[in-house]
Amino acid sequence: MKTIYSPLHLGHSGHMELISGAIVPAFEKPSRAEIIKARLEKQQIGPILPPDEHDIAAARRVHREDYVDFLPTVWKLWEDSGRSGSAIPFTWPTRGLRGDVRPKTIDALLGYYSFDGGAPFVAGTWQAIKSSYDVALTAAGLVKAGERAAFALCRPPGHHAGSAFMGGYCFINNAAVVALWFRDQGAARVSILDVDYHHGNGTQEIFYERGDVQVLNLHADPMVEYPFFLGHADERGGGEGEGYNRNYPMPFGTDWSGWNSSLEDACGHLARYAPDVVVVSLGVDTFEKDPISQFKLRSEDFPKIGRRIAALGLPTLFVMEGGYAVEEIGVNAVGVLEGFLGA
Ligand code: SP5
Ligand code: ZN
Repeated sequence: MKTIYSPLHLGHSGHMELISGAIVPAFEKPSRAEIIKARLEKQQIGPILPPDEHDIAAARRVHREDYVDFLPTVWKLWEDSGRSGSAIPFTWPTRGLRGDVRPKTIDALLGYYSFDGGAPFVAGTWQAIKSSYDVALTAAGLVKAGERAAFALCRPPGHHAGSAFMGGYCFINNAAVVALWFRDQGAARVSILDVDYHHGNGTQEIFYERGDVQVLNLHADPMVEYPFFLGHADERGGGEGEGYNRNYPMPFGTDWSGWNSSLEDACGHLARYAPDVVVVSLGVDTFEKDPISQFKLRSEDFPKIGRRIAALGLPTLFVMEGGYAVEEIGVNAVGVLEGFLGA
């Protein structure tokens, strides 16, 4: 299996995040992608290739135009306002405030275009976001050209980013971008299988009213886990999308047996939908030692995920999302690919 990877992700580094009441170095850090890359090399999964540069047009199919235009301007606006460090929002237009009026200063714009403070900008962030987008589209091109599968080693991740907001370490929703790109290239139906520990709220929002992209999400119960405000089982899609969104919220402590039951059910729905291509939002933060998560998957479970996905017998694009147990992130993420390949 070929992997697409860009070193430009390295510029998105040194940023902080607010977690459990403390401002700490972000869990979403450069070593994540570097360790996965090293593991791919060690296990000889296949060639690791650089991305081609892609026009931003494919992002505009998913995200609102003003949001796409905003992202490359953030760091300059932040510096022009006399600040350094990380550009992080701190005010949001929640109930009772005006979310329909686009404000003018960088602090206000950061809040207007986000749902939390978890997607900070530093000097190299836009280049990293763009490289992650290029990685996803280049890997999608391999699958379109006939490869059985490909791995987009995206960083930063994407599944929390919605049509006009960032958050949860995510800026451009890479999985959503490639799903619509496959549609534009002639695929009749696309399925997104999101196995990250957190609900992919951005992906759900983007496709909620569409019947041409099925979204299946396995995650921790939003009643008790981030992102808290979306991801319940009764969210099944609206309008044309009725029945094409499926959520599998699971309790803290879920291990392979519980998680696998959800995977089986999701794979049943996926197979009946009979998509032309499957996009896997591949998070490995379901791991028992993940520092911010509460599921109990073990390293030996990740190849089983890959094996089950391979059994669908469909062209498959793996898009990297979360996973913060850096020491084991390579073994776990690459384990999914090895299971898929039957290694
Ligand atoms: C892509 C992805 O996995 N994004 C995750 C963003 C999670 N951000 C909020 C995490 C809050 C975790 N709180 C747990 C406390 C740890 N002791
Ligand atoms: Zn996650």
